[in-house]
Amino acid sequence: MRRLHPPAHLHVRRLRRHVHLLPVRRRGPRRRRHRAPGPPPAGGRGARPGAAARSPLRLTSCDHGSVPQAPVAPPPHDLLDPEPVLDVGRRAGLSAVGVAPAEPFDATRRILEERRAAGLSSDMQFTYRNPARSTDPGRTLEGAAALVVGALAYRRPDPEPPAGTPAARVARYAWTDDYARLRAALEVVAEHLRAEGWRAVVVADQNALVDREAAHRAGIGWYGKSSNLLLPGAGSWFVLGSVVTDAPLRPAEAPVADGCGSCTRCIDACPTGAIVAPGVVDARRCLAWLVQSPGALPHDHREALGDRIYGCDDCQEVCPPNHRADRLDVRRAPGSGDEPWVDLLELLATDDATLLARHGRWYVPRRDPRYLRRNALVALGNVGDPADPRVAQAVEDAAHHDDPMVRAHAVWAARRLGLHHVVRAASADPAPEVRDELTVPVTPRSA
Ligand code: B12
Ligand code: SF4
Ligand code: SF4
Repeated sequence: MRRLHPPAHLHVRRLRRHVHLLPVRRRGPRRRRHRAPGPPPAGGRGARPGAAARSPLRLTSCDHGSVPQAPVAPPPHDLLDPEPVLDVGRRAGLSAVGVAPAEPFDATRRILEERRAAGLSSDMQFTYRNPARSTDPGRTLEGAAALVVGALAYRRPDPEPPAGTPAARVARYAWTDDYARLRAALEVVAEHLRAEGWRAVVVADQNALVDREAAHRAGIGWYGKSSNLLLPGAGSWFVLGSVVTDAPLRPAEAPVADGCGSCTRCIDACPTGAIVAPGVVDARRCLAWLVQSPGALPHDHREALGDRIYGCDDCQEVCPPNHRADRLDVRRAPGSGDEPWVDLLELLATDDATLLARHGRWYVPRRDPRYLRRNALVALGNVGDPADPRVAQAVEDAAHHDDPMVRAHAVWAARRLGLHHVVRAASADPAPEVRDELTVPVTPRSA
């Protein structure tokens, strides 16, 4: 990607016309002002180099259903060799990196709209808020020509839970801020492109783009039946993000082939039956969404929540390619800031400001710590020792909280743990939602 001196550059361009081997370079870098992400100006997007030659998104069938296939790349004459950019990404720490064309993800847009209409997205916003935007890279960067998509490994060895206190587990992707590491690596790629005269915007885990589809188109992985994207030989423990650029980089030539075969372990192991078809997650049942959703936790899924406080890894834990990858030890070293377990008694005794300071990088609805207390009380009901006086005291204290939603979840925990004095007191609670807890079926832990 280094700029050539004009005579050599013209010479290479002449040669390429015949052999179609090397990328055509611009005569000098384009110095354009970097534009912030946002809607395109009136008048539509700029032309995308190479776009006309690309075939539209195809849907091909396999025995599990239709999976969107990466578009077939056009002949390389107008496109730049992506290898130097990919190399920058790898050196910046990305575990895998590839290039996708920047055409709108039309099939994904339809899927988002259909799943939203069917209620599968629950009240999630994210990419569902504006599917036309989240499936069109051109809405992030006018004239987008390519996506440099990166995957970053976050699997680390499992530490033991803390001894002597009830603890709740955190899903691996949230042990530390791996998205910050991912964005930093993608930013190095973006800077490289900008230094070459192109525009580049980093998007990772934002509402602007459906990250898995970008990675699928970039030839980084296949869609598992869990709907997670799996990297060949390395599994699914990866976060994903992209650099949207107007550099016309040559995209991946083929998607990664399905590696699930006849396996259905993730579907069978999901504690709430949330994977309703291969590749289709019903967020109304997915624990990973329920712990992030506002309002009360649905009664039907409180016991299934088990000892989780944030996220759910079950569909990845059972996945054979992840086990194979572990044997190859693609894990990264444990980090000093990792937080795989949360001490439930400590959380329930912590003030709001400290809770937000500690867990604020998690997606907590409206950044309101009441939802962390809600999750903690359900987990405590599922794993706390009713004979431990510290557990009984924590539940009783929560049953006197100012917030009726916290009190309601404390009553549920008390019923589950058989803390009858807390349950009896709830019948005099002024809030109907707390009294209503007394009428819902709960399986006592001792049963
Ligand atoms: C909304 C969201 C969620 C929601 C909904 C998840 C979902 N499956 O849609 C909730 C809160 C439940 C969630 C949970 C998790 N998430 Co999430 N989430 C997102 C977010 C913000 C948008 C995803 C989205 O647009 N989904 C829309 C639907 C339509 O996409 P989809 O389910 O992938 O659908 C595709 C497949 O069905 C496929 N397809 C179509 N036909 C067929 C047919 C077959 C047979 C198959 C197999 C596939 C297939 O095409 C569809 C469209 O591309 C992205 C970040 C982003 N900006 O993209 C992260 C993201 C998807 N999440 C991520 C992670 C890590 C998780 C969790 C593992 C976290 C955890 N441990 O708790 C779980 C995994 C749960 C699961 N089984 O999916 C990573 C995924 C990394 C990876 N390797 O796949 C992402 C990409 C974040 C990131 N930038 O790294 N998430
Ligand atoms: S994250 Fe958990 S609840 Fe959601 S689909 Fe996977 S196993 Fe099921
Ligand atoms: S558990 Fe099996 S079906 Fe599910 S994603 Fe992994 S390999 Fe595919």
